[in-house]
Amino acid sequence: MKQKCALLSALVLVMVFVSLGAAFAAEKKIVVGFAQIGAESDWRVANTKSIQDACAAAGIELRFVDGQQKQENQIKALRDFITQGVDVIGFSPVVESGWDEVIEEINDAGIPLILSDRTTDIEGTDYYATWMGSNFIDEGEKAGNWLAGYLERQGRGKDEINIVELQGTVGSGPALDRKKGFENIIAKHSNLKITQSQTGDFTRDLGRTVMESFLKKGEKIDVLYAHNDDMALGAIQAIKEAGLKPGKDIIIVGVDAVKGAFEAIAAGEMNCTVECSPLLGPQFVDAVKKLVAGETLPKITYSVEYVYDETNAKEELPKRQY
Ligand code: GYE
Repeated sequence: MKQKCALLSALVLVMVFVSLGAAFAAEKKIVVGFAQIGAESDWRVANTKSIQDACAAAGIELRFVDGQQKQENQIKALRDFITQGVDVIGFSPVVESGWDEVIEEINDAGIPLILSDRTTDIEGTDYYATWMGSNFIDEGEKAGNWLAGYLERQGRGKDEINIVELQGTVGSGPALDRKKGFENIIAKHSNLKITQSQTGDFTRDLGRTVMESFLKKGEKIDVLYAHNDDMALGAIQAIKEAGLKPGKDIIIVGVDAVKGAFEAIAAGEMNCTVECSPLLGPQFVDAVKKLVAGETLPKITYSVEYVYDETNAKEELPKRQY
């Protein structure tokens, strides 16, 4: 009898431990490291908030590092995440090249990698689990097509048009591809040419100073194509300071579709913005959960996006989340 009792209590103890273990496992928080580029634009600020909010809502522990637009800071953050043994790494690479070594280390550590928004120039797709973001070539093409259509509607379809270009961060995916996409379209229109092109590093401040230097040259400028809205908004200041009317004397096309661009379009100071959604948080969290559960994900998920101008910007403005 005594023996039976002992056996029974041992069994009960084991069961208690097993269920405690299961409860603990169920409650074990998912830990995610995210190496963000910086806070260079309204887009980026909205992107960070979207990821932070979605992780918080899902009860995911997010270790977030702002790389301040420096590759070496991002590399350090990624190495720290490996040392900490996080469950999943999220990463938006500031430029395309120079990641081979650190990504090999992530892969060797067996930590699933989610690329968010930007990509690298590493060959193949084996090194990451999934990538989510926008088709930047498509965005450049949308900007070019919008411009060609607008000029046509204005009766300037055959005029010689000088375009100045504010490029994004040198060597970044969106700067390379937005340029490529735009050039694909203007190559079909012999009257459209880029006369000056320089980087504004995706920031408002540089957008303004570089536009100032474009204007100082004294050449005719018909159009500004900016790889993001922040640079376009900075350039608007410079154009006003030069005594010109942005949106009228110079046609302005941006990318991102941040609130500031909608306001500028509504005020007649900007003409078009091509949408690029930063609201990747919910999709990111969904991918994290699936990876932790051992699922395989599609290699690419593109966001669905639109083009806004004077015909639809005012109506959309109250609905904008960023
Ligand atoms: O367009 C720009 C930002 O990578 C898509 O980065 C992103 C770009 C965005 O700073 O505003």
